[in-house]
Order: sequence, then C-alpha cells, then structure tokens
Amino acid sequence: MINALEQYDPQIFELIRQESARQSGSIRLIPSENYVSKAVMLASGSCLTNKYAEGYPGKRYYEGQQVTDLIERLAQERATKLFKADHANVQPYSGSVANLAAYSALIKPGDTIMGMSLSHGGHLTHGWKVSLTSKFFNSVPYPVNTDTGLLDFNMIEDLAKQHKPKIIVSGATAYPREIDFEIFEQIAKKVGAYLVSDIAHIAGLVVAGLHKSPVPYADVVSTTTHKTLRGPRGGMLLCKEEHTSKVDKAVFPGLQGGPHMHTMTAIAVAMAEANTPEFVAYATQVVKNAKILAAKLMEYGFTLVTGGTDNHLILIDLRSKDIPGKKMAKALDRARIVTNYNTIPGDSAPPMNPNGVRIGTPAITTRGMKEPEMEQIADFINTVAENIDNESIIEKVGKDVLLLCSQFPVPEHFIKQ
Ligand code: DSN
Repeated sequence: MINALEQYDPQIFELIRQESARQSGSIRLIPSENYVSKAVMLASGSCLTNKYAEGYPGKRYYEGQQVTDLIERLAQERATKLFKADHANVQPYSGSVANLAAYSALIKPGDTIMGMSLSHGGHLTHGWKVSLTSKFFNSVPYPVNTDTGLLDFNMIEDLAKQHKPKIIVSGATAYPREIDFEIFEQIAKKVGAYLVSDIAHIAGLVVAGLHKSPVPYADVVSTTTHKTLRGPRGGMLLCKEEHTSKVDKAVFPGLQGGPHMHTMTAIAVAMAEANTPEFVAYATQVVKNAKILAAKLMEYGFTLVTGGTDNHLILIDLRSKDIPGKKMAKALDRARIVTNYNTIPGDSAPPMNPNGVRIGTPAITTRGMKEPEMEQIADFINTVAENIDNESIIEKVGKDVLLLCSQFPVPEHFIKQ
C-alpha cells in the first residue's frame, strides 16, 4: 500500500516519511500519545474505510452490511469483555463526541454538569467555558486542592450539594494520581446525579488492573481508544444495561452519522491485543517507568504536582526552576524530546504559556524503554532545563536522544527512513 502511495502521491508520501522519521527519532513523552501495532495500523488503513453503516448491527440504513455487522458485534463483545461492562458503543468518532453523547443520553440542555476544571487537569468537554459542553449545559467546574494538587472530595461534595448537578464527571487529562470512582459515585448518589467517568487517559491501566475501574460505579464510562489503550484514534462508551438504548440513540442518530468502520475494525484489534498478558506487562512497565522518571526528576530538583505519580503521567511545576512552560517544551522539542506545556493547578499564567509541562510514559514504554532509559531521559530533561538558553548543549542532547532512539525501534516502520 505504501508503495502505491509513493507512486501516486509522492508529496504526501514524503510528508508521511518525514513524520515517521520524527516519531522514530524523538522521545515522545506526550502522555496521550502512543505507537499502535502493525495489526492496528493495517485494520485502520483497510477497505472498511469504504463502507457506510449508519445504524447498528441488524438495523442499518444501507445494504451490504454482511461483514460490518459482524465486525461491530465483535468490537462490542471484545470491549464489554475487556472492561466487564454491560454494554459498549464503539461508534464515537472521538472522546469529545463520546462525552457529549454521554451527557445528552442522560440529561437535557440547560441541566447542570460538574466536571474537573480544565486548568486543574480536566478536559475541555468536562464543561470548560470555551467548550460547547458549557453552552448546552450549565457547567460548575470543580478544582483540585491547589496546595496538594489532589482531588478534595469534601469540596466536591459541598459544591455538588450547593449546585445539585444532574451529572458529575470524574476523570482527567492531567491528574497523576489514582481517581477514586467509588467516592464519586457516593457523592453523585447523595445529590441525585448521574456519574459519568472519562477514562481516556487511563483506559489501558484500567484493563490491566492497575487502576480501579469505574465500570461498577459509573452510569456511563467514556474513553478514547488511542492513549494507554494503544488502539487507533477513536472513542467508546460503556454503560449499565439500563442506559443502553439512550446511549446508542445519543451517538446515532443524536450526534453522528455513519460510524468510521475502519477505525472500529482497528478498535476491535486493539481490544484483542489489550486482553493479553503481554499488554498487562506493558501497562505495568508504563507505571513503573513513570514512577522512576518522576523520582529521578525530583532528585534533580524538579517540583512535581502531587509530589509524584501513580499512573502514566507526570505534571512538572516549573516555577521553582523559573522557566516558563512553553519555553521549556520548545527547548525540549529542539532536543527531540516531545512534551506539551500545561497549566498546573491554580496556575496564574495563561494556558498559552503556563507554568507546567506534562509528560508521560505510554509511547516510550511501547518502544521497550525501561528503568535505565528513564534515568537517561531525566538526565536529558535536566540538562535542557539547566541550559535552557544554550543552543549548542540542547543540540548535543538532541544527538544523544537520537542515539537512544536508534536502540529502541518503533514497533512498525511502514516507510524506509
Ligand atoms: N488532548 C488530549 C490530551 O492530550 O490529554 C485529551 O483529549
């Protein structure tokens, strides 16, 4: 297939080659990114991209569903088994659509939702002010405790009692500790709210048994499929039996038309891969790597939000180093270490230039990096921070990064480098 692309569209072929080289020749620490297997990549690039399948298995609006029905049922079965859920909807195009579908399945426009504030580690679609989720719904964001960086359940319960939300959203994109979904359920019950849990970041850790699952507690669980879960870019909803029909209708025809069958096919492959001892070993190493990286960074004097990590991500508070987050992320990028600048809880700086940098270990662990490499990576990050205005040292770190990368090949290279 890739040879055909080289022949028919050399310009795009060349850009893909460059991106492939970039992904291979850098230490990718963005905690929401990963490398998929060849099987997932093949399914994602398969002929299923050619097929419309509006509706659900057995109830479609187009003919020719002999195979698509089988694929969707298989994807649903694999997802429900993996997450031990009553029902799975594998059609959401992304996590954002999945979240909106979860809300619209359970409540009406104008009702109140309570999710973690974006600037404290939540997601745009948890009701942040610039998101449609705060325009369709009345949003009351909850913060974390800015002294500890931790969820403060007393504060969340007080806010919930005061505002009586119809939905409480538990889940985060920049929270380095385990989330207690059981306490969230207790609070939701006390105020008569539904609980929606967004596990986009931690789904791979949940299925590996390394993070408590929200499935027994939440009315609806939302996830992406491409972060720690290591599937293609997509979304998914899991729910209790009683919500099945509402959730399905919210996704189609409520928000979407035809599902992306090629993505759904690749999700089915990823679910099978995640249901193996090899995946559990992978996820275990993701957490081990994050803990080692965090410990080493603290030895170098970095301040970490919450003082470390329990999961796959680390949020560095750069105020003690007196380096703005964007400057640090850009310097690291020049040294071939790819991160993203991020707000820290209670950040006084704007989101476009916050005081934090967010890093994580899912992608580098897929490449096979372990404890010794985490020590090296911490050393690289520290060297860049100590020499933030010294381009020749940053360039030298970039060369060392390239050497390290060459020892840990990306799982599949479609394109010669
Ligand atoms: N943008 C994703 C992340 O990086 O966490 C969340 O959607």
